[in-house]
Amino acid sequence: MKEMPKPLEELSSQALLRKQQIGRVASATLRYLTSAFSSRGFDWLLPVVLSRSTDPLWPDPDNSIEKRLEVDIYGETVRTMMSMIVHKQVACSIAYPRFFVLSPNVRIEKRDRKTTGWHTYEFTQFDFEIRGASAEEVMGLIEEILVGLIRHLRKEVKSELVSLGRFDPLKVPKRPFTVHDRRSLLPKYDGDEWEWETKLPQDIEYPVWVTNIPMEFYDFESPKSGRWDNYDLIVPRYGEILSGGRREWEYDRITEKLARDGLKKEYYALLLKLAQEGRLKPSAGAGIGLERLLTWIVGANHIGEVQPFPKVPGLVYNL
Ligand code: ASN
Repeated sequence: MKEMPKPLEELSSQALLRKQQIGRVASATLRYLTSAFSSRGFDWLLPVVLSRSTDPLWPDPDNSIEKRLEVDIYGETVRTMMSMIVHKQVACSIAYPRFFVLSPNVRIEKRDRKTTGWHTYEFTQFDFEIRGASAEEVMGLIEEILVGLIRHLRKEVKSELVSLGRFDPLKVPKRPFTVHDRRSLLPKYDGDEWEWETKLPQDIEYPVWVTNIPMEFYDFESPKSGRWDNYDLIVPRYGEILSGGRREWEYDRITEKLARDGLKKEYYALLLKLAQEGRLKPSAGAGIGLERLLTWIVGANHIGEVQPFPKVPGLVYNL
């Protein structure tokens, strides 16, 4: 069983040193990502925490939400953000053609995910969206930035990576990354629909893409072929650190898919209204789970180790 991450005040001096080194890698990562996106013409938006609409996270193969948080304010019900996908589509369509946001997400994962070392009930996404982009453009951009990031960290925080035992194992990935259509993985993993999610990370040495994954309504699904124009980035040993796609923007498609998924139209009233008025625009984007990215970079045993204030499923700490 994995050792559970401890809160700051309970860390031994050696563990505290490790926490501080991870913190320096995290700061360098944030500096790099925000400037890499800013220098490519992305606006930096501030996040939203409460809203009528949020990501349904349904039907998602990896979904294990124990509780959805809703609260009444001013006589209206609002939800805490599970992701800013709806906001991203609206912002990208109307006002900001290229932007990113460091968005806090609250996902109350089932408590049995405490021991995966890979789930946390509060995390931050480096979430971005680009008007008119294709899946390939987004994948290319991510590859470029990830390669740049690893190269940069190996110089900028070399001594931290050395003492975390990550300098040698963390190789700079080569482009283009391997792309697997999800269907091509099924025979390899016993034909089981989702086995690849846990097994593939154990079989790779560098990050790889998995495309065409049945997901939530907002990812584009070709009505003809049934192919989903989306992508997950999988890192060795751990699993998915980024999920994204080209989006649905047409009213009829969104309505059909909401009905198919059994989702309430009222939750997505604004998205539907804009789609109906032709104001929703095609876009593509993705969200990088920052704590997951860092877990992989520093080789953490548990994702809570990279959080100053761990949020391990099933555990409530003082802070
Ligand atoms: N941020 C993701 C995306 O851009 C959505 C998610 O987190 N569920 O597709």
